[in-house]
Amino acid sequence: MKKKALIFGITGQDGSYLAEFLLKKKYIVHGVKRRSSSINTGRIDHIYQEPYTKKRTFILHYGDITDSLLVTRLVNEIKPDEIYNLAAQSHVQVSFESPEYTANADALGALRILEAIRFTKLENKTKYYQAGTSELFGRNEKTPQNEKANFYPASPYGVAKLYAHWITINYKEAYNIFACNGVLFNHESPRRGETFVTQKIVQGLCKIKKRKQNTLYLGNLYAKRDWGHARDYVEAMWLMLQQKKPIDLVISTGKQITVKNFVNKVARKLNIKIFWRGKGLNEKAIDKKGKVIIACDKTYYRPLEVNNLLGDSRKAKKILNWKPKVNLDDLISEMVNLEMNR
Ligand code: NAP
Ligand code: G4F
Repeated sequence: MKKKALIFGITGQDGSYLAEFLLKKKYIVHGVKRRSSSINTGRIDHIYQEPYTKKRTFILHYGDITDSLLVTRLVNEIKPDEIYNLAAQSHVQVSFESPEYTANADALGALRILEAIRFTKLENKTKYYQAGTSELFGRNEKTPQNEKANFYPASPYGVAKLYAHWITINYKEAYNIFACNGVLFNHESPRRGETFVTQKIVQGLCKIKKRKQNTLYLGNLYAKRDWGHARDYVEAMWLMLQQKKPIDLVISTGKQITVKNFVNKVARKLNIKIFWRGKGLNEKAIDKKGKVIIACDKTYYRPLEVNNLLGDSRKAKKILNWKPKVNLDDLISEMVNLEMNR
């Protein structure tokens, strides 16, 4: 019998890679997408058109993680072997502007799914994966951060994910559900949302290269991130649900660079020569003719910043036999090449 997976957040970056991964492993994949006024299935349309849909191994449902009845009905009807909760308002800066909705989707969303598993008496059948985040470490700047590092979230997003983290542990301990948290550091790809900094830099500099944009405006250039490739990270999610016991694990590359150095790498890849001048909000990168290529705009600064994220995923390497396959330079090449040909 084929295994059934239910993915909340199927239309997102990770949802699309995970669906591809599970379909290759011969799962029947059910995905939950939101109704939106414009089409939001761009990342999964290629899967939908492949034979999977004809064979009924890739099935989409409308739904919203804030709708308990819907969540319970889907869990009850599908009775999945594995549930991946990737649905979230996932933008840290947006969470400052929309904190209540972020809590509803990102914190209570997890509770709704776990309650549905319990309510439908699927505790012994359905395994649950919670999309945790390195944002949980937030203002704890002691690096590298591993499974023992203290949480100190620094945004409504981080705080909502902290609830999701603990409710996952609580349902595992109270009801014996196979439930685990992947504490994933930043991961990117050509499918990354356009308002996250890596994709924003890649798309902005590609447009500048094609003379379709003059200047790219950014926020804090000195935040450090540990950036991996989303395709590698969805494999780790799946591996976590294949273990004998549920265990929470940090997933990261173990390398970090600043946003500014990410800009430098993309500029180099595109053969755009830039020279940095000034400080703080006045810092900018100019080209050899003095044209401003990068400038800072306070719109993109956050009320609180997470300055320093660097993961230690030795435990995941040991338990899952997982390690990232794609390094940062190859990730940037993939993103830039795709964008230049888009
Ligand atoms: P993403 O591209 O923003 O995708 C989020 C998904 O959640 C989208 O499919 C989105 O639907 C859906 N969604 C949002 N609100 C929803 C709601 N109310 N009901 C149902 N679906 C909803 O994020 P991602 O990068 O793939 O990340 C996947 C998960 O991992 C998220 O939970 C994120 O917080 C977490 N995470 C991400 C990273 C990272 O670096 N990428 C690191 C750690 C943790 P629409 O397409 O309709 O917007
Ligand atoms: O790309 P970002 O928006 O990602 P952030 O805040 O690290 O969050 C991402 O990773 C988390 C895991 O650590 C996930 F949980 C979360 O869902 C999301 O996927 O920003 C990265 C850094 C920040 O320090 C930000 O202040 O880049 C800085 N930055 C500088 N200029 C900018 C910009 N960020 C954005 N989005 N836009 C800018 O113009």
